[in-house]
Amino acid sequence: MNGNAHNFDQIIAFIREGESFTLLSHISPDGDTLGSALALMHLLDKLGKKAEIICSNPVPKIYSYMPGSSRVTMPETAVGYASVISVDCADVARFGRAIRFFEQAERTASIDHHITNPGFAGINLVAPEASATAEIVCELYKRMDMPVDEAAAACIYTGIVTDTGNLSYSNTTPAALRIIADFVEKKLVDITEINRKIYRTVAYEKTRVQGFVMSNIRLECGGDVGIGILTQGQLHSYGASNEDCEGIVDCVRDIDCVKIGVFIREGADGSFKVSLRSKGVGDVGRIAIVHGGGGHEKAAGYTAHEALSTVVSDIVREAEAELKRCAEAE
Ligand SMILES: [Mn+2]
Repeated sequence: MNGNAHNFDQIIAFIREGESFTLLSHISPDGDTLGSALALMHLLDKLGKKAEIICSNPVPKIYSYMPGSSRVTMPETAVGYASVISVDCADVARFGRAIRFFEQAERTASIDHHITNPGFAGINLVAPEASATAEIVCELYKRMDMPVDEAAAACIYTGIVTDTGNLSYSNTTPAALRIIADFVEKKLVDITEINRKIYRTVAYEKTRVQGFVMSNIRLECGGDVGIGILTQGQLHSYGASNEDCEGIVDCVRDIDCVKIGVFIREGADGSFKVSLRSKGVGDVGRIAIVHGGGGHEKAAGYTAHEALSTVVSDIVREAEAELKRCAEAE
């Protein structure tokens, strides 16, 4: 990792100088933000420090196998220590209700791999070349001469595989694969078991709600843009939760003709969460940023507060314009 040796040193000093730490994971937590926070918590435990992890949403069931996951607390029951480290959060809006812990902290640090991270903390270790934030945390273990044990390896492995589409996206770096090769060689992770838990275990409700969205898919722009839509009423009629909607946007993207996949899900407050995926042609991060969201070229999202028909017509128009821009740039 190029990282920045300087910032690694700063983070290491930050950790060594503190006694008690609050680690912040982002809203709608994924395998990387949780895996990174948990791996960092295990590191702090070993150093004899006090640590808590705060997340505005509960740990999704599929990630509950990660050692220490029961210690992830909601903002309402958290302590809030003097030293705060955010993990995998590209901006402060990602903290959700946990933002006050960042604001009240005496010292703040951020460990992240999102290129859009503006460096909002006191110390910022942002390494866009890392496949996952978990890869940076692994490097931290190395630079602190701390051995990665089985518990930490399961968390780091989870962060890397979930952020790389199970080691298949273009961000799957040789460095990421070397970390995993090392874990496998040392028998620190059971990749078959973890993959079964993450990718081969689907809730009945999720299967049905996914089937509903996929069988009602709308193809726009001659099939270039695929749109899946799910209202709160539909979500509830399947007994499904927001967590069950994870991955639907990837199924939309995977349709053979689709270049930009969209999944629009109504939230409990009536807003719409718009998730975007591209196969490489069309930068969906550009679309999301216009709407106050974020992400990158191939995966991005934003929240819309307009009526559903407007949300749909906006995204169709913007996706078409983005594909046109790419075609012209070629
Ligand atoms: Mn990540």
